[in-house]
Amino acid sequence: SASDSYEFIKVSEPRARVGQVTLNRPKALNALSTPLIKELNTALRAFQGTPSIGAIIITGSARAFAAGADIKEMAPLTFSRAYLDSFIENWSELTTSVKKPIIAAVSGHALGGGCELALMCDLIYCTTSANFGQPEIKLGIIPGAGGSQRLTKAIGKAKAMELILTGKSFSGEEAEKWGVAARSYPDHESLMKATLDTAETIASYSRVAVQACKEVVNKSQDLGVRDGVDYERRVFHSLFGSIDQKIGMTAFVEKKKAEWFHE
Ligand code: CO8
Repeated sequence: SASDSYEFIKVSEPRARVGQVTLNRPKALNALSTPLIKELNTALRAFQGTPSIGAIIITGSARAFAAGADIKEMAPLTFSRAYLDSFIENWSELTTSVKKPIIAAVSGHALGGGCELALMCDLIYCTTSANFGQPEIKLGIIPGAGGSQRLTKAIGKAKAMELILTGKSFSGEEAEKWGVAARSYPDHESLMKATLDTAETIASYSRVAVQACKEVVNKSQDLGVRDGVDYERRVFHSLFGSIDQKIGMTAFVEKKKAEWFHE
C-alpha cells in the first residue's frame, strides 16, 4: 500500500472518500522533523490529486498530536542555513496547495509547531485534555510556522500575547471555549469517531461546493468584511455554473437525495 513508502506517517482511507494521515514518530512524540514534514506534504499532495478523496484528516496518537518542531534537529541550526534553506517555508504547502478540507484531530500534546500545524488546518477537533501551546519562548525562539498570526486571529491579542510570552499551555476544553477548536471530546476514541463522521459528511457533498466553502471561509482571514463579502458573492455566482448546483436544487425540489455528479 501507499503507507509502506512512509517512515514517519501512516496513510489510510478509514471511511469512504476520507483520507487520513497519522503522524507516527511515537518515540519523539511526533516531533515534526524535516523528513516527517516532507512525507506529510507528499501524502497531502497525493490526496489532493486523488479525485475520490473529498476530505482529509491529520491526527497523531492519544498521547501526542505533535510536540513541536524537532528540537534536536533545530539545536545546531544557524541563521544562515535557516535563511538560505527557507527553513519552515515548505510547511505552508498545507494551506496553499491543498484545496480539500483538512481536519486536525488533536489528542495530547500540540505544542509549538504541533499547535501551528493544527492551526493551519481548516478545522480542529480535540480532546478536552489536549495540551495546546506555543512554548518557543522557553527555547529562546518564537513561533515560526504562523502561530503568532493564526493563534492571535483565533483567540484575540490579549490571550495570544499572554500565551506566547509565557509559553503556558491551554487545554482542549479552553481551545473549544475560545474558538480555536470547533468541538472537544472526552477521549481519543470519541474524538476520532466524531472526526471521521464529520469528514465523511463533508466528503459526501459536491466537491466544487466544498472547495468553494473552504476558499471563501479562509479568505475571511485575509480580507476585511467588505472585500470578503464581495469575494464570497463572486464565488457564489460562479457556483451557478456548476452541474452540482442543478443536481442539488433539483433533488430538493423533487424531494430526492442528491446524487452528486462529482465533476
Ligand atoms: N523535538 C524533539 N524531540 C522531542 C520533542 C521535540 N519537540 N518533544 C519531545 N521529544 C522527545 C523527547 O526528547 C523524548 O526523547 P528521549 O526519549 O530520546 O529523551 C521523547 O520525545 C519523549 O519526551 P519526554 O520524555 O519529554 O515526554 P514527557 O511526557 O515527559 O513530556 C512534553 C512531554 C511536555 C511534550 C515534552 O516532551 C516537551 O516539553 N517537549 C518539547 C515541547 C516544545 O518545546 N515544543 C516546541 C518546539 S519549538 C517549535 O516547535 C518551533 C516551531 C517553529 C516552526 C516550526 C519549525 C519546524
